[in-house]
Amino acid sequence: MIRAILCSAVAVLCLGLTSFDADAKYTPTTQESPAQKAARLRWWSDARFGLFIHWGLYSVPAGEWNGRTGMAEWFMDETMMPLAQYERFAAQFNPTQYDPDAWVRIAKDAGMKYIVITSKHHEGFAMWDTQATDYNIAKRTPYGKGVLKPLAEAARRAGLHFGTYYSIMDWHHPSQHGAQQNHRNPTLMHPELKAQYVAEMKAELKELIEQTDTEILWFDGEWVNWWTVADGQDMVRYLRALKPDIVINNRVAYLRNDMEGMDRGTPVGDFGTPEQQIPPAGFGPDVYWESCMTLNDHWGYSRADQNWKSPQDVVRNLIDIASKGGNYLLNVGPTAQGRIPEAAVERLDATGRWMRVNGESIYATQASPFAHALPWGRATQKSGRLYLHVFDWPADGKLHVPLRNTVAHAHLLAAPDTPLKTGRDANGVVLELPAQAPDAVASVIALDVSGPVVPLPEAQ
Ligand code: JFZ
Repeated sequence: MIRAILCSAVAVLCLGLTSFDADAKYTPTTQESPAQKAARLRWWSDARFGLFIHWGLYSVPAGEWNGRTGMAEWFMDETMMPLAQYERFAAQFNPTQYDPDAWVRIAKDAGMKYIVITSKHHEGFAMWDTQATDYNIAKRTPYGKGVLKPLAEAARRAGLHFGTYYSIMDWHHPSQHGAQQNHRNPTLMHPELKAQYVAEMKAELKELIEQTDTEILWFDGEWVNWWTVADGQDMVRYLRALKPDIVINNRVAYLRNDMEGMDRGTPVGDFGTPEQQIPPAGFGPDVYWESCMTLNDHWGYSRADQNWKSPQDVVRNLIDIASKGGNYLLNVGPTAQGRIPEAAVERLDATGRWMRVNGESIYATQASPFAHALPWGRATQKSGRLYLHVFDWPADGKLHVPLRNTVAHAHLLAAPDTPLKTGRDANGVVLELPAQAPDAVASVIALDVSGPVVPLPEAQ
């Protein structure tokens, strides 16, 4: 958590740092060219929008204990409950309402193209049927079976990609103990037990690939002092040997001073992971990143937390992220019964309604050609086409676009058969819009332009 606090306090600085000399310190883990990496990450970049799921034993207490509320997946650290007592939540984990096809439908209807679910969070409880540890859902719960493989299968049936979160730090494993009296985070390692622990991690990750064919490994909990950059690099090599095209996030290694690993690309792992924030600007075409965010204020199910983002927040965040060339991984925390909270479903539904009309301005697009935010909204682009996301509809019906290109055709995605009139003035293109915005959250205009998009100097 220290890192979290540190990073949010100096978030702008974190993302803006350029002095760190990654090349001097870290040797690359693959010989891949930028074009090869782009091809391997194609599906992931094109997807733009994914569902994050935090589900584990912490879903049972739902963030509440002895009158205290507002906790979630950090429950074990925050309550300091003895291990033997925490383990007993397993007896109450019986998600009889779990319907993987229904979860996938919720994601798909929202316009999401992939799912990333916790296979094992800091609590150390494995959510799949594993031979590598007996602290697992199949062995310890009345439910008696794993939940990841069915979700992976449901995702593939619906044409969605499937990925898994995995915590390096483990609050339950005997190799580790809390560094501080009142917290389990960060753990310290009993040095003589590290090799065995890393071997177990590898056995577990191999199972995840075999059982679920996981396409993303989304590591976390890498800030512990015993997990070195060399350990992270070794892990990347190990996973690539098992599955060459696997996508791995940058939290597989903790690059101190490099924070999200985005200012210099991602020296270890494939993509940067700004958390609960959107970077102020993009990072250029060879830097891959994904903003992960909660839909309320917690990752795991937290019954008392009703501070939900509005559909407008979600849609505009997705647009803002796409306009900067990133992905959006939006989280839900299901209950121990296996339900995604209704308030979350409602917001995802509303997002899906927007995406069904405007999705082509998000999927497989590139960052905005305009370096500065546009006064009325955002932009994305595809070859020959510019998408304008209008947040603030012009009162005089004229939308100014600081663009040198001539516009061959313009239309609202909400009204594809009605061309918009276009003109020019000294500041570029002027579009004539109807009096009413078709969508109060964001209305999207597609502009067909010839040749590469050339912003006017003031927008560069
Ligand atoms: C981690 C977890 O501790 C948390 O429970 C959740 O799973 C989240 C997705 O990831 O939390 C972090 C990790 C990194 C930062 C902040 C919180 N960070 O780099 O700022």
